[in-house]
Amino acid sequence: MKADQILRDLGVEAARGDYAVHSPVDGAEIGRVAFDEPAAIQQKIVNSVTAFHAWRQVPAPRRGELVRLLGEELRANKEALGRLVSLEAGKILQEGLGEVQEMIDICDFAVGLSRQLYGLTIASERPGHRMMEQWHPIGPVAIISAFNFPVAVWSWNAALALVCGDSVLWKPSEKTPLTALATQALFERAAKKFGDAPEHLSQLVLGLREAGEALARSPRIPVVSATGSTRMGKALAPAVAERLGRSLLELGGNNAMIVAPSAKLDLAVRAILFSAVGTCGQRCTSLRRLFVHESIYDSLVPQLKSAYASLPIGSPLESGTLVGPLIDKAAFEGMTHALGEARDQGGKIAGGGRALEDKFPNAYYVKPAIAEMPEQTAIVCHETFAPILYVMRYSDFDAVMAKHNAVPQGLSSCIFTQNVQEAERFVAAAGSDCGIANVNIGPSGAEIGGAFGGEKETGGGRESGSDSWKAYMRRQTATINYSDALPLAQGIKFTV
Ligand code: UN1
Repeated sequence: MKADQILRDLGVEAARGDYAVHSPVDGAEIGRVAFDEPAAIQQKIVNSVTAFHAWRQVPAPRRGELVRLLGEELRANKEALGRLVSLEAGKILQEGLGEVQEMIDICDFAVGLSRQLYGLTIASERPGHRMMEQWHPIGPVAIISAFNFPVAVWSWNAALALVCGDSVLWKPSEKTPLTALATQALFERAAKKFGDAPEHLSQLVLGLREAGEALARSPRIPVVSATGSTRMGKALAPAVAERLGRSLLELGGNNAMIVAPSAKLDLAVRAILFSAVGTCGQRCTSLRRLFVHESIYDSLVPQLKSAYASLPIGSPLESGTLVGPLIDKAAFEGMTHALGEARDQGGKIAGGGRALEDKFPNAYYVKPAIAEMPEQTAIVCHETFAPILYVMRYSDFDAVMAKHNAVPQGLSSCIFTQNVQEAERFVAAAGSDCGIANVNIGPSGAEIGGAFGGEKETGGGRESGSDSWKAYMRRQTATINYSDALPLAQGIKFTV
């Protein structure tokens, strides 16, 4: 089905504008959008503040009702939106559908949360006093999202922000504005059913880097949640910090797997394949570094190579395909450059290079690559957003843990082992330094119930489950004196 038909089905008017959107599936133009002028962005920010002032007065469980309705729209349109994600971002349909499922899951989570925005009651040191912690809505939240999860990342932020009483402004990647328009249309349907949601509660801001910067710089936006490259985060965070705003960053990863001697190799191979070549290596949680114990190296690596050689590469819309295209030419060039560096740094490379060039001359399909490295060289420490798996041998557990942590990024990590001591050490304080640490599971494909994000150059933010909601609210410590005296804290005497 064509993009314009899906968009019509989802309730989006034929978008017109100067900016052409191309599908990574075949390079064809699939739509046009108009970018927001700077003045229009400023107006949207003002509108977002007005919407916030109304929305924060609505009781949180009622706010949850809006998110429940959004979840229903997503359920009803899962197939169409999932297909549009495939067309616009190039991920296989199974993963497009999975992405919409992630949106549905976070909506369910947020609905429950709308009755659980708990604060603490704290013992006061003063007689006749009560102290409590309250969580209040904070203001408009800007969401800057990347092409690789064009709609799910919005929902992790928006579903929580909305139940927390905030309005949202969404700047999607310029590579995936159509899925954003479709999602916004579904939100508007839900808002209509809800009845009295304020106008402009959720708005789209379309544009390039400058549009994101305008949001980052606006003192009217207390929280800026951004997902993308470390480079983007390093440019954006100072702009938010300059006005002492709060940023929530989910940036690059350089996720590793350790395969220990006792590992169940069949499970490890399956996990490696899904994590390293799924989404064509374009998840921030993709597996990029593989440490294999020397005792099993010669059994695991050949198995992996033969599995790689028979990977079905093709249109993500065709069933049976496991590896779709890279997002664009720049991504292909990035992959080629990294493989060149790997070779120069002593790597032995299998795979890599373009695939299906005759069939899709304007799209960038590649053969996923395995690069056997003599050690963890400079290129291995760098995140290349492409299906390159750097493989290294290890012999000693302490040494491999040190290598594991010796990269600038800290998002996701995992170990395959049946040895309880190794498993526990991996997740202990001196183990993996990542925000996500798994045992006998690959590094990608996290559930929404946990907090998602990581340390170091990954940016430190946490989105989605657990108590990530606290990032979208302001904390207030309130102390109430119900006595007839005025005792001071710390026993200070100050009598006139
Ligand atoms: C991302 O790539 O930006 O854990 C997010 C995962 C997905 C989310 C990835 N649930 O792989």
